[in-house]
Amino acid sequence: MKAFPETFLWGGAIAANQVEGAWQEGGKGISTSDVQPHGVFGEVAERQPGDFGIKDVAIDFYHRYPEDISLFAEMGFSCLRVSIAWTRIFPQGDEQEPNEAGLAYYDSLFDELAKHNITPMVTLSHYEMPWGLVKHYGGWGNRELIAFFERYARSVFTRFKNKVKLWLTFNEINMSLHAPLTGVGLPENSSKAEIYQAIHHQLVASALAVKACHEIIPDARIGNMLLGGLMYPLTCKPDDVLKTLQENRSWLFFGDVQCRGEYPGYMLRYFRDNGIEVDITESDRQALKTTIDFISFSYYMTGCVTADEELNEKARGNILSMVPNPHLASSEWGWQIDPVGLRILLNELWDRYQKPLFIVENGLGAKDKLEADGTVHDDYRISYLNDHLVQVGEAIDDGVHVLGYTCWGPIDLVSASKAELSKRYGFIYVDRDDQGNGTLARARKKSFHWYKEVIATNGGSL
Ligand code: BGP
Repeated sequence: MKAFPETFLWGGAIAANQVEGAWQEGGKGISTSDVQPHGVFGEVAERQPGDFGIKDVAIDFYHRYPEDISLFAEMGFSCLRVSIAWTRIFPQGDEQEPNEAGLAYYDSLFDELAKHNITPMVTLSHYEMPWGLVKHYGGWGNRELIAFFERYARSVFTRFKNKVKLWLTFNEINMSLHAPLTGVGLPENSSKAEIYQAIHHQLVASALAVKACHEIIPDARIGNMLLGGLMYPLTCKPDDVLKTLQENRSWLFFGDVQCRGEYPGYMLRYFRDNGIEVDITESDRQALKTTIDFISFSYYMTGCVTADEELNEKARGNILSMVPNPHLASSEWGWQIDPVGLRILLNELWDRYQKPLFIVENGLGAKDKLEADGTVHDDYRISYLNDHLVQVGEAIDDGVHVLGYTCWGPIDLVSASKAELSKRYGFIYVDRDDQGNGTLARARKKSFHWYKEVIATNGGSL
């Protein structure tokens, strides 16, 4: 296929709590992720001495990052998306001063990337926040969190201003609707009104972080991060189409606020119709006016929407309760595979916002088998990624401004939804199972060589 733009960034994306391990090293505090041993939808289990969780070591990236980064460099990465664990910088969340050991760790990580000419893209909060802020302040439901987050953001912008020029605020900010503890630090049974108030505080904090980034690092760009949950109507019945519009708006709302600087009318109506009162002050309104520089999103699947309640009932409990699309195949985890949907979504987002787009997650979670020859023959992963990247190329041809592509989990890591290691995304295999057995040794899969060629030819080999 035609080569991608010269400036296109190629790479992968990881998150601190899914790779680092070392959960009690360097003065790190306990995060919400540390007390969710069964993943982002799982219940809270407060840590007792001696408890063991798969994330405690994860893939030991905290200690092994030089080796892993050199493997990324071997594939030709020009970008690596990482996150900073907020609890390494502010262990409880409400300290006055940042923890030097945490800052020093990320200093060395960014230096290592610079050695290999890999541009870091840094998420401020990827599915974790200090557990102290949940226990003692009630999570994002409490307005005080805005100031704590701003202090954290300003500290890392100031420290890393010469090393990091691409930033993201909250990972998949719209996930708070489905996993409140993971997103906004609220109990899973919180009311819609409580969740939207907490989301509002987070949106204000996100805008204040954008403002701080612009002040402290004028040559940086900072984006939001959405779970790109594109929905199709199951049929062409007008009721299905209307409901699809509303479902898509339930997540696009976050992008609307972050790109346009105010709440859209349809959301205010939703609040009115559902008796939801959100406390939005004049200074919140002013803060929201600072908008992001680019939009980033994850893309794994699409789903369908129907007004037929019986079909909806059957779909409850599926991932995000989506009605399956009869025309698509699914991954082993029931995620429906839809490369063309990525082209549609890129076009939709470009049409809606006219801001540059960055695909910061995409990939196939699968059970891999390490062969006797020390590799994994993951043709299924190659074909998934190839098909999606072809559609990215088509969207670029459609005139969409795409900055880059960082696929999810270029090295096997702990899954967010189930906290298991057997759901693998990587080009690099990690010898560790769900019980924590294994040497943690790394091995190149077949897809490693495939991706290397894609990057070397700037998409020409797709
Ligand atoms: C996204 C998250 C990631 C990641 C990915 C894959 O929602 O931002 O953290 O894990 O999904 O999901 P899973 O790990 O559940 O397969």
